[in-house]
Amino acid sequence: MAPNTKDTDILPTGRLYEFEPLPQESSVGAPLTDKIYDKDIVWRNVILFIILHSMAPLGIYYIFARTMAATNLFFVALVLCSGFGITAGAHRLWAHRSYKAKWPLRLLLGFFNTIAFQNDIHEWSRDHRVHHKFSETDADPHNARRGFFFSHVGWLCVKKHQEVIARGKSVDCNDLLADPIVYYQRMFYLPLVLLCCFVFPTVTPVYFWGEDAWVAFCTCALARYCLVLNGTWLVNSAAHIWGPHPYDKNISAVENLSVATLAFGEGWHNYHHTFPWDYKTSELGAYHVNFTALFIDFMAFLGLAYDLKSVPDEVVKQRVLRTGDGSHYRWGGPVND
Ligand code: ST9
Ligand code: ZN
Ligand code: ZN
Repeated sequence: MAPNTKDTDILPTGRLYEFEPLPQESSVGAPLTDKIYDKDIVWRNVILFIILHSMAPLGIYYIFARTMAATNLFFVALVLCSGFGITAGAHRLWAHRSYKAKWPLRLLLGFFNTIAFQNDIHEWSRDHRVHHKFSETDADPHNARRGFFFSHVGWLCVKKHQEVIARGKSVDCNDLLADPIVYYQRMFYLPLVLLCCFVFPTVTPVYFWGEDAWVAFCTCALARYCLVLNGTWLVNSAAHIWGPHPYDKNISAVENLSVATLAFGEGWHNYHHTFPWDYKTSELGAYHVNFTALFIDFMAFLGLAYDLKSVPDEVVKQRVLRTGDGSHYRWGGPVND
């Protein structure tokens, strides 16, 4: 199904969708400080991440040395499904409302999202909306100006900056809990996440094809979880550091092919921060290193996804010519004029 966005759908504010904050909105109002505050380290998280990252390589080793072929296929399926639970689910559907989904697809994405264990959909989407609204300020939960490590994983190991919580309150998230899938996932998150992220990936290979339980746990639960986590985190770190700014040179988000590859199309981050309502999170879409756009297009073909929002070519072109860094593949940008 073709995206059905028309020029006239775009609000005067530049948004397509009322919940969609404009990037850099934080520059309006009182200036934010970017001071480094005393880190309030949450040791529980530090220790759990160290254990996870120490055991994940064992799971990868088992894939080459010990697992059954069916386990390897299941591992790949889990990476894909949990990845889509983040990209097509938490990110493009719930956080940005860049398309609509019928309840069977929302239920499936809710299940996939719980396998991914990246906080419940409400919390993930709230942090993400706050990231877009207050990018690169103290109120950005993973402020990239605080360096690679902080934006990658460090922000999950310290108490949030007071500005995140204070300014985050201005971001409307009421729509999220109105969806029963988001509501009940949040209500029963801990048992659901233990079941979906750890028990289901371990028990399935043992029960259905007789895999060793320890091997299944290390590969399909731990290694798979760790890989998808790091793929996601690279969008916050690498895709805010290394790459060109063809759409807006005033923001840190970049276009990064490696991250787009590892994160199913989420590395086209300069475009995404410039036009956050586009379901493709990129200008070029499904066949340009964008597994997630392919997935959403397929769901639209099945009739499960609809109202896919996109950005007309002319709007992209005008923006490239106004704020790009000159690296756009078709239109260059202001520096070429
Ligand atoms: C994880 C998330 O990994 C990763 C997200 C990445 C996002 C990437 C986006 C890029 C695009 C998509 C890419 C997809 C790629 C996929 C690739 C696939 C291959 N606004 O948090 P608390 C208030 S999770 C407004 O406890 P602390 C609120 O009242 C990994 N208010 O703060 C809240 O209470 P409640 C696993 C806010 O105590 C209260 O403050 N999970 C906001 O400072 C307390 O909140 C973990 O590791 C806000 N934004 O603790 C757990 N935030 O919630 C990590 C807070 O009841 N988290 N409030 O309303 C924690 O342990 C804690 O949150 C903490 C901070 C220690 C980090
Ligand atoms: Zn970003
Ligand atoms: Zn986003």
